[in-house]
Amino acid sequence: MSDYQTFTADDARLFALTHGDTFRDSDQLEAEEFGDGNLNLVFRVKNQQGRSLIVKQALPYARCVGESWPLTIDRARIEAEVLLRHGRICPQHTVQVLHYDAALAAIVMEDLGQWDILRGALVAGKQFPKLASQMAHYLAHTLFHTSDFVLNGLQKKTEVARFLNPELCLITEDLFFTDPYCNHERNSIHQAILPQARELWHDEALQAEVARLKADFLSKPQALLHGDVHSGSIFVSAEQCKVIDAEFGFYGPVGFDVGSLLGNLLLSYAGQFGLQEDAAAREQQQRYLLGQIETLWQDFASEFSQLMQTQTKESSFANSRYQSFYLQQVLADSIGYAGCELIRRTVGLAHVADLEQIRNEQLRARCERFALALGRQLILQRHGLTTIQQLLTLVQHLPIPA
Ligand code: SR1
Ligand code: MG
Repeated sequence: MSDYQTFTADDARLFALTHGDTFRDSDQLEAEEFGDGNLNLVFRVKNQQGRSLIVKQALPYARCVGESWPLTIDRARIEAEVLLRHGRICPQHTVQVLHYDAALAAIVMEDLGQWDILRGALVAGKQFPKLASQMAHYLAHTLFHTSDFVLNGLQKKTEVARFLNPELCLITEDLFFTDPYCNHERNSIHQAILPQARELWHDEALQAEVARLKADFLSKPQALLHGDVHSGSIFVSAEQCKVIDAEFGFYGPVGFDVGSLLGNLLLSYAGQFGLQEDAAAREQQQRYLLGQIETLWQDFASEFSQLMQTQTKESSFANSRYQSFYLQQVLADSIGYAGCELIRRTVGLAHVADLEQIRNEQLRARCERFALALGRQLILQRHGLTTIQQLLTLVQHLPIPA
């Protein structure tokens, strides 16, 4: 880390000028740091014609907490390499990486700032009809092409080693699977839902199922995951979507990526009870979200099946019964991880605007209780929910708590 130094806006400007062919030496470049994420510095560098690039630099600590939480800057390598791998497989839905510098832990990438970040757009009540089918395509292709269906044993183990990412995985292991189920100091719990949070700390049946999901997260290297597919990691427009922020990438269970996105669509669904006062508009937005959830799974399952049937290289896995079993497992895992995402975003360290932006505290508490109750049901019932329609029925019949 000897050559590492934290970028100023001027460093970011020079870095963007030197790497990539977007800018000329004669350009008047402006750079500003605008990152509001949990971990990194993010600069936008722009010339006088309005052309722009993003420079992202990993800090040697977690930005949201400060220097008391040291964090490897190798996460920039993981992020760049996952995005480059996924970008080769699915360029239309992966942000383009133009340059990566290991010593400075910095990446130059395309600027998608003319699009919306999905989370904010959903909070504002926007709809993107193509989102689910495009994300299904991204997930099916990136996960299939980095799995044992395609890679041989030697290639796969080399890749698993390259993407071990122990420090960032530890964050997920703690924040996703441990903290919400005990009285951890990292948790952030609104007073009004403290009784429901306490129930999680004593719910042995739930904790046993979360332990199974955590064990799989630790020991099921099925494919190269993005590792953090929440709605703040997706840029959208009416026609397109692209995924950013792959620093949590590693070889893990396929259902973790699918489930993270499902969980975020469900968080948006839960938040609608408090964000949208007009009942007709709320129902319309919630119908849209449920439709996207259905399409996400149906399209993912159909594309992944098609890929298994036509592009499997390992003969043992060409067996069609095995392939059906595999997909059924992915659905159960996805539902379980979606449940964990709902719970950890409600009582854990990292909250989401879908719930936080509800101004009325009592209403917010009801939405949070809904998210917790739904998360619990998804985790406990995941093996009995064998179709996506069953999941949708569960969501629609779950009462919004008092
Ligand atoms: C300390 S990092 C908190 C959360 O932000 C990231 O985007 C991941 O979701 C992580 O769990
Ligand atoms: Mg992120």
